[in-house]
Amino acid sequence: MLTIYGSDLSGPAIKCRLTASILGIEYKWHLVNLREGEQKKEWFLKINPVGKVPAIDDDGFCLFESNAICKYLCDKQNSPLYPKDVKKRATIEQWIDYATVHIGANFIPVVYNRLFAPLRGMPVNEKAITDGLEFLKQYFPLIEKQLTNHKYIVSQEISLADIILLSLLEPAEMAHIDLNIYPQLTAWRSELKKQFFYTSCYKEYGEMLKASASR
Ligand SMILES: N[C@@H](CCC(=O)N[C@@H](CS)C(=O)NCC(=O)O)C(=O)O
Repeated sequence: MLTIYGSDLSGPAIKCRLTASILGIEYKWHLVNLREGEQKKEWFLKINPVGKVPAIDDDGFCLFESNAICKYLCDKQNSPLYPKDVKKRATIEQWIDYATVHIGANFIPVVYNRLFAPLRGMPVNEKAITDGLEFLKQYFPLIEKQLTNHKYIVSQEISLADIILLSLLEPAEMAHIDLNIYPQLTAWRSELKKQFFYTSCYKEYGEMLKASASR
């Protein structure tokens, strides 16, 4: 049986859960208490020597790094979300990298400094917020253009790139990152969030944040 080790508020962990869900894979969800530093405990370092979530244990096969986990799960199911055809796959990889490197790398510091740093009483890096938002202004329009020309990020078919970008953007509202200025992106998000793979495994990010703050 597959076990996913994660935390409710971790974007990369959400990514793995949503991927398992859309693939119809049953899994055990093992909550790792990041606030108490459970991710650095010896038992967890045997699963992920980096000491971060997510990680999986699939009948003794352990893997970390959310994108690698999602790709492994897709391949295991022979899923069209991540096809074997080299050109189709390369194009999906291109958008996964774009989502991770250009969107994610700028989105995450904004979320961290607007949401998690204040919550944990950590110093807020205003420059990281300003810089992140400035870069996002540069990088979101290509996604918007892509979604103007296609139903999903890569083509008319949903792919792993959609799941990865969708997961990354989960905390947008809570971090006051206005995505409504991108109408195609907004419509794409709300269409995906209505689908069973999403509703069956996921609560609103804000609700999870409240639950976590009260624990
Ligand atoms: N590149 C990694 C990022 C993993 C990561 O940064 N996880 C965070 C939670 S979102 C974590 O475990 N932080 C706890 C720590 O660093 O101690 C992935 O995509 O899996």
